[in-house]
Amino acid sequence: MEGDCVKEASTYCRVCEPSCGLVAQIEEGELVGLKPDKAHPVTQGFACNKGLAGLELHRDPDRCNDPERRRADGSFERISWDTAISEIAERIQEIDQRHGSGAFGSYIGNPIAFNALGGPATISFLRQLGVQRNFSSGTQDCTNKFAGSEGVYGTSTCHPIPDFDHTDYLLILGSNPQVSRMSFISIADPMRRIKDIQKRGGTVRYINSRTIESASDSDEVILVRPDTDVYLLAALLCEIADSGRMNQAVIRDHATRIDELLAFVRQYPAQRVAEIVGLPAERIIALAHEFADARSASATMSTGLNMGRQGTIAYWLTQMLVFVTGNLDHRGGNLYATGFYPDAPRTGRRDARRDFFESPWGRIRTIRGSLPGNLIADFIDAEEEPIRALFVVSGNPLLTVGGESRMREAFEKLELLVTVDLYRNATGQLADYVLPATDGFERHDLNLCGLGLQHRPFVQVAEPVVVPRGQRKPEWWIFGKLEQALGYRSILDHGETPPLFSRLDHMLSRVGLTTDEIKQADRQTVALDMPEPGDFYERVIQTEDGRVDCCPPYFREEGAMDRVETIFEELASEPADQLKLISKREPSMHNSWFQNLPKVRGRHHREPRLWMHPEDASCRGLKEGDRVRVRSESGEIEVAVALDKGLVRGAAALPHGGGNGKTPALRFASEKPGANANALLPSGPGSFEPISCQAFMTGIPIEVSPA
Ligand SMILES: Nc1nc2c(c(=O)[nH]1)N[C@H]1C(S)=C(S)[C@@H](COP(=O)(O)OP(=O)(O)OC[C@H]3O[C@@H](n4cnc5c(=O)[nH]c(N)nc54)[C@H](O)[C@@H]3O)O[C@H]1N2
Ligand SMILES: Nc1nc2c(c(=O)[nH]1)N[C@H]1C(S)=C(S)[C@@H](COP(=O)(O)OP(=O)(O)OC[C@H]3O[C@@H](n4cnc5c(=O)[nH]c(N)nc54)[C@H](O)[C@@H]3O)O[C@H]1N2
Ligand code: SF4
Ligand SMILES: [Mo]
Repeated sequence: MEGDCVKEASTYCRVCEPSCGLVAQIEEGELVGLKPDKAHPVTQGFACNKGLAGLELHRDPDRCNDPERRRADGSFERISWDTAISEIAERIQEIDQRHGSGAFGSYIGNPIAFNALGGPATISFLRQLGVQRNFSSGTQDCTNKFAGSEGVYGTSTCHPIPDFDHTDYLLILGSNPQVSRMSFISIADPMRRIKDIQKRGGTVRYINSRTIESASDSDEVILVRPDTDVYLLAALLCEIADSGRMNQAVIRDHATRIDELLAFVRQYPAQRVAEIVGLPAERIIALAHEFADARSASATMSTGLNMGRQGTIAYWLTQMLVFVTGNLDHRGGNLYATGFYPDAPRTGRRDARRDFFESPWGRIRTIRGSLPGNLIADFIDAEEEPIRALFVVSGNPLLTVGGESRMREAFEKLELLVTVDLYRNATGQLADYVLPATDGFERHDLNLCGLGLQHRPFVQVAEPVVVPRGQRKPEWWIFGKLEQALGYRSILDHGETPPLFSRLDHMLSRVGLTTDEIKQADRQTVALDMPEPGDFYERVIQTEDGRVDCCPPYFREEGAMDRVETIFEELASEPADQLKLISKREPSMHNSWFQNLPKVRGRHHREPRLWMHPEDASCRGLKEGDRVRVRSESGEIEVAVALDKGLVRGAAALPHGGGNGKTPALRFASEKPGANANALLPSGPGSFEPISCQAFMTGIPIEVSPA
């Protein structure tokens, strides 16, 4: 029952990309309820179970409410902010004097994407300390898209999205929108938009290794073997070219190096790739025709391809599929969704070749400032200039990056590990200091994450709807304090009212808005222009000549194109019964951070299970519920088997995010921790795509036997 004293305030969800509008109910200064915001001009009352679980997250008794310091015996004690800041600053200075700034590293996790002030605050601190060795969850998630976009469009930040409202054909590769709500597309209620396409008579096809929840009938899913999408895409392009289905006018006006693209894809005609992909050649050919012959067609690919061994190549070829069929910047095809900052593509302009360098682990690169996350342990273990101090902000690399045991050993060697988080999570359990951050209801924000990716562009400003519980502080305050303690410039130098939104106001000025004006609008939200075709080549693309690069030279120079053939041969010589681990998201988890919420996980929640095709199980003598040992080159775990005849033969799916057995601060999560899928994933040199730093996280060879 809502009492008279319950006030409502509009805000938005900070968990994933759609940024769904929420109504917060507040009683006596406390958050007491959350509802989807039906009157939100864009998200229109959509919010999922995780967004609405924000209340449980906000009130979770296991949240970290005070700074904590690790005692010699490994337990933690609460300390004051003054003590935490002065001690950390002192240890930083001491390490800096002994070893210089090369001794420091950082890992910035995914939630910083939904924290518009937290990101710049963290970066300001790291820059002033001179930290060059930065890692981020981007290299588990999407850096292949940055690398692909750098090559094809001359900027890491150009990702044209499907024109959902007009498309006649939507191809979705390696994504399960029913569960994930998509990535690199900010769209509230994606399934409604997808169903709308079908209601209009349009076609939706999923390319996946599993018959996913998103598909309403099995016809919609085209099953492929894990880690083979690159060959399917190449074959589609080959067929489109050879059957005269390319849009020659678009190619003449806007393409460079089309001949090199064609020479490349012609190595992979449907007949050659059919067996590896696991589809009859005729099916591949029909799909090529279907896409090219649709009045308009659009495509998107997500983590199921990002996390394979050739995510950048997959991204490149997906862009090419849209482009050569005349669907880029075309009504019903893929459009660039400008949003509130039209300069975004220009700011991501980059000649990727400048980012490569020689390292003790071979030639590597940084991508948008990040080193490969799969080298964190190697950087800490390095003989020369090891990382000795690490700052982890809104991340949990111990459970979300491959190779848990290597990482655990490495973290234990650090002289200083500081985490800034909502929880003392698995990584925090190894930290010297754990600093309590505010959540989305307690801080100022703006929905920056969707920039350039919004189905319906809008900008929303959030103000705290409640005062922070306990001693929780926003990242700008935490890093501002550390900056002051170290004698650096700090946002806190401005006194009581720091100019929190000045950078964002500067960006907003490009469309004549200010955060103050947005705060005055209904729902503190301003809806912006819908994406329109027409000015992509004039305004968005950032290649030198303003043309789409159909075969970016650095892909070849850095060996990525030769790898395509090497990996093809490897796939061709694999044993027929090779099992491969693929990624799987579940509605009740969100990477590693909803593990401690009983309501989200459900009263009878289970540990992550290994989903196997019934025939793959029975030929190993396994049945539903059996405990099995899963072994990869990198590690071993024990889990229960569950059967799913919707899997492609040879694929086994295991959700990630489990593994909190040694995380006592998360009492619920540690009760039934389940296994950490990432214990099976590779790490170190050779475990990521060289041109993008993207970690291999799907299509990992495994062996399964009774436990
Ligand atoms: N095997 C396997 N592994 C995967 C994936 C997979 O599909 N399979 N997916 C990968 C993907 S796509 C991603 S993005 C990465 C994510 O990898 P990470 O970013 O390392 O991990 P998360 O679980 O998202 O951890 C987020 C942490 O941030 C904290 N947090 C949440 N909000 C805030 C905030 O506002 N401020 C602060 N300071 N902290 C906050 C949470 O409590 C949590 O501890 O995981 C990857 N790992
Ligand atoms: N409930 C929930 N929602 C989430 C998250 C979460 O952890 N839980 N995480 C959020 C984050 S950080 C992200 S990045 C997004 C990710 O959003 P999505 O990319 O949509 O993530 P998934 O649902 O894991 O979909 C990946 C799909 O790829 C398929 N797949 C695996 N390997 C292959 C392959 O080799 N080829 C093909 N074609 N398919 C393959 C899997 O079967 C799976 O259906 O989700 C976000 N939303
Ligand atoms: S879809 Fe994402 S942004 Fe929307 S409510 Fe769910 S978790 Fe929040
Ligand atoms: Mo992600």
